[in-house]
Amino acid sequence: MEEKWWQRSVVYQIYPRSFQDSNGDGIGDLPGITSRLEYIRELGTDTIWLSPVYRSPNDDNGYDISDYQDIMAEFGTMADFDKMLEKAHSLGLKIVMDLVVNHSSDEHRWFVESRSSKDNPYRDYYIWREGKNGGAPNNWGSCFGGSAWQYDEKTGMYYLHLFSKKQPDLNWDNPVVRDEVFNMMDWWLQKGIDGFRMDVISLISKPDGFPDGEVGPGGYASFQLCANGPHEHEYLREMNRRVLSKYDLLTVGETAGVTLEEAKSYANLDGSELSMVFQFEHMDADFHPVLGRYAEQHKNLPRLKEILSRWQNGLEGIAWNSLYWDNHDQPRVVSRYGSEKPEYRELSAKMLATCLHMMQGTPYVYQGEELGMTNYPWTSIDEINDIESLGNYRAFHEKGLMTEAEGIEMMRHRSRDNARTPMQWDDGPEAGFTTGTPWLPVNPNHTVINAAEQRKRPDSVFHYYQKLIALRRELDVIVHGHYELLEPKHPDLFIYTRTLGDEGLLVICNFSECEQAYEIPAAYRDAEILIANYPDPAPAGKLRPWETVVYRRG
Ligand code: ISL
Ligand code: CA
Repeated sequence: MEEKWWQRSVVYQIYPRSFQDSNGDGIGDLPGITSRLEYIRELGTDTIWLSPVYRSPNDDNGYDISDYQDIMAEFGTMADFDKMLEKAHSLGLKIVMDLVVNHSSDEHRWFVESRSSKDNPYRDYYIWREGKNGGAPNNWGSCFGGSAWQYDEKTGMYYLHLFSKKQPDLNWDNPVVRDEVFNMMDWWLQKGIDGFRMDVISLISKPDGFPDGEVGPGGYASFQLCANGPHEHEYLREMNRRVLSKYDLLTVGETAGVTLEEAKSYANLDGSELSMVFQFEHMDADFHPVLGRYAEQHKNLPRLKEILSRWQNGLEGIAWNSLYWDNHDQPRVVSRYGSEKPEYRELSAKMLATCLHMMQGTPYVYQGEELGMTNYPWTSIDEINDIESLGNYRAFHEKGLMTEAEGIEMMRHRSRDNARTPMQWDDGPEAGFTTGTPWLPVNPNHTVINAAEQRKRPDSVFHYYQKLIALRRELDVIVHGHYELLEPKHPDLFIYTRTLGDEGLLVICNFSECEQAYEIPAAYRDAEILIANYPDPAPAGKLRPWETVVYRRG
């Protein structure tokens, strides 16, 4: 099969609000991004995924869109967007836009019309139901805590919102909605963008009959019961046929609740749906048994390895993986699976990067990950902006499942705001992000962790990422090699091989600060070191704290 450009790409994700402010209002913006494109080029990533920049009242920081064909006032104008796109292309950078069409904002004119009367032409753009027994139509819960249904006085009915009540779900079963969405996508593609990252696209087709689901700790059934619904693939194939197939794009579905079997359809290499999906299983590997995501994490390396390896082997030759540790919804991976200790922070950041970047799939680097940025030391619930962690905290707190102190501890580990503190450009005031007051505080560790310092220092995390990214472009074995996990049960070592013909890689990662005994398999004893995070080779039979080494033979 012919290689697609995105099979060799590495994507850089920008969360615009937190990347670079250009006018001192404390909020990142498009001119700010334009001024930093050379940095992304220097890192070596070739594609940018831009989190939403559309007009939005910002109930969920741009994931609630009130006009799909306009730019958020705080981020600039359409002219600023065009300038950014043009400069990106001139630097050889592709731009993938976020597409948020499971829901819109309640301030979108479609919804304003829809809620105005039962016979309005836009009524069926959204999902309206009568209440049951004096309450909501069923027991579905919102991802952000509480019921997924909102009663609307005007017409005395409920509308569905799997996220906040300001994010009503669009009715994909209505063909007119699909026309609207496809036309809008085509409008952006005509502008010259290079693809879409599709927000919770696995949720667009709701289960037939809207049945009650099993109730979780928050008192409602999980929104995930809407994943991979009856018409999911039908709608995506229609989108592909009518829009995507006319262009040469990178498309990635954010597919909460996707299984390996489902992914074989979503991301099939036959090109009938999307290029790839973001699966969530490995993000759930450290979840609390009862409270799930919103509780302290529990490292379980054998489980993490089992999941990632199953996806590596399961999709090989059939569909395409995306590879990620971090994004705007996840705590920082150094704080999650690495070490914040000064002596280990960079070693662990490099080890985690190696573990991911030597796998098969398209790697995603989330802004600041290439510097080894860490979680923020939150000290009060009031500092938190994130609607999801706040909503879930309140739901658990009200049920007596979480004290305030536990809540703060949970935020330090889990809040999405850990990923959203401003990008750390330099050691100056507000880390060079803004000349004003940033919308979320800058991590105090920016005096130590910042881009300016790391760009100057050859052994920095930044330069290590640069090297990993360059290797993918050079070596076919990284793109196409067969993956095999070794030592599946080892609690601290993640070891695998990649093989393509006579070429082979042995990837060794120590996920702990303890020394580990390890004998290199015979086939790799004389192999060269491709990349490693210690300057000198490991002593025979041993691995040092957080050590990673990639051996290459053939
Ligand atoms: O990552 C998550 C669960 O593990 C959730 O934080 C996340 O809300 C969910 O995966 C859906 O994410 C996407 O849609 C949301 C938006 O808030 C997120 O930022 C976005 O990535 C609603 O649009
Ligand atoms: Ca600004």
